[in-house]
Amino acid sequence: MTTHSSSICVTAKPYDYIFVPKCTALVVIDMQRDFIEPGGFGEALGNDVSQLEAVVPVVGSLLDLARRLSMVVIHTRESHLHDLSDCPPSKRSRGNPVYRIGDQGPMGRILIRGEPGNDIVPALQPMVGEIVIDKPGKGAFYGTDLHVQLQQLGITHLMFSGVTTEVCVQTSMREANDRGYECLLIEDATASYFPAFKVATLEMVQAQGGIVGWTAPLSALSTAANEAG
Ligand code: C5J
Repeated sequence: MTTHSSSICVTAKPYDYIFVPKCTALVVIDMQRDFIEPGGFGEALGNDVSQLEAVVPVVGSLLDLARRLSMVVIHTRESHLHDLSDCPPSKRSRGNPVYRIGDQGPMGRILIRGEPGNDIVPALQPMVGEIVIDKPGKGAFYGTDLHVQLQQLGITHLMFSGVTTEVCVQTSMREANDRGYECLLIEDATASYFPAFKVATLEMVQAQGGIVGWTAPLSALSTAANEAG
């Protein structure tokens, strides 16, 4: 594909989303074993992690497309330092989990940087040259240099995917929207432990003329990219 400097128009909600690949980054939020596999942070909070399995291949296809379009790719990981100095006690105790952040679990210390469970799932491993952002909060901009890196790269548009829709994905998209990025959420490349929350989040994003941004299925993005290029 040779479309990276021409604009692409995606059929989206609440109206068409237009982007130029070289000014657009794909943000893959927290596709980590800690959220997707049994024995991690998500399950420790009482969630049914099997709800997230089906999104993995869709995010894989989205990554393939973004790479074909030569877009900047960003992967985030929700993670904390070994000494927990970046983890507020309120976050650690919230939900009275089976394993708290920093406790030893079946995949190493829960939500701690460098532990096996904190890694991105094998099918979606970052490629050389892609940006990996370790974030202590739910939002990808809080406590990170993501905005600085995006500005240095001339990125104006962001596409969002990953888990979970109403927590880290929505928080990051709202943070990006407030910083002036034009944001598109890829509907089938995001998932929640609570399907109804995902539906509600998509509606919240699209409401009021796209108050947070746009949403579209991956098929609409693929079709637009193929037609453009
Ligand atoms: C949560 C996330 N749900 N990545 N984190 O705690 O959405």
